[in-house]
Amino acid sequence: MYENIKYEVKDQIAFVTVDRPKALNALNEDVLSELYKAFSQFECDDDARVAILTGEGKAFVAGADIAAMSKMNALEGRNMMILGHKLMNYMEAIEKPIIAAVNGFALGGGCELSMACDFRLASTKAKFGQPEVGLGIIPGFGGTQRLPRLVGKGMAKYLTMTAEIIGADEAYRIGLCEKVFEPEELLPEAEKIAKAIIQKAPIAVGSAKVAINNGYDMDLKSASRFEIETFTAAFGSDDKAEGMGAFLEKRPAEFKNK
Ligand code: DAK
Repeated sequence: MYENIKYEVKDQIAFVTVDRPKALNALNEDVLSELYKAFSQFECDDDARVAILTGEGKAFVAGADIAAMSKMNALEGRNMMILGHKLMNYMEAIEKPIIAAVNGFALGGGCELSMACDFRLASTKAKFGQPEVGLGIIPGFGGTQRLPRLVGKGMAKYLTMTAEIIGADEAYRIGLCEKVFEPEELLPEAEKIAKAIIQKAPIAVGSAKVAINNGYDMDLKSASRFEIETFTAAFGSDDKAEGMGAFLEKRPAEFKNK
């Protein structure tokens, strides 16, 4: 079904792996389309509660495919840009968590792809950067927008204008990743974190993502209003009755996603 990615669901976790190691998992139209399909599969599968996105080999994703882009005219470039934005906006809209497990190079479009995930776990071998200006372009998959939202305007401009590639510790320091692990620990730790989320109420977890992602771009008053509505949906769920009942009865909650 897929040629450039792997998709596997195990213990309610969807593992999405970009699998094009000979080009350091660079994103071309096929990879972008397959990722879109994989995340649609994840969204519709009630047995998959959390996705972990990673890369095969020494890269997470080393960027958009430079060889493919070098041959594109402006219209073809625009089409690819639409596809990339569609994918990354879609990942943010899915009401289930998507974790980036950044195993290696996350450059250009790869850094942008990781930023469309809900949070980033990095291996000590991870390298982040937006090197586009060295290629005569600027970030084209939302990097000029998501990077400042994560690390602040000044740092986003610094990274984008200098094209500096930073390691995991610096990425952690500036808020571009949330945790750093030894390479062999990255996926097991990502799995542990996914399992911890799976123990929580699914509607509440999904609603938290919706509230944070949508409210972030609103003014505080509108965002507060939006939180009230999102909160109310979770408050009316059976899982709220179960979660609070379980606390009062001093037993573990058994959430039903209702
Ligand atoms: N695209 C295509 N091939 C790539 C690639 C990439 N981004 N990155 C690596 N490769 C290929 C290399 O060409 C090489 O292929 P062969 O020569 O073996 O055939 C193979 O992967 C292994 O790479 P290296 O031999 O270079 O490996 P090293 O370990 O020596 O170096 C590296 C690793 C990551 C430092 C180096 O490969 C590198 O600098 N790669 C390019 C990184 C980069 O500049 N990435 C940003 C790309 S620009 C847009 C939307 C979005 C974007 C643009 C436009 N619109 C739709 C218009 C986004 C742009 C970008 O992401």
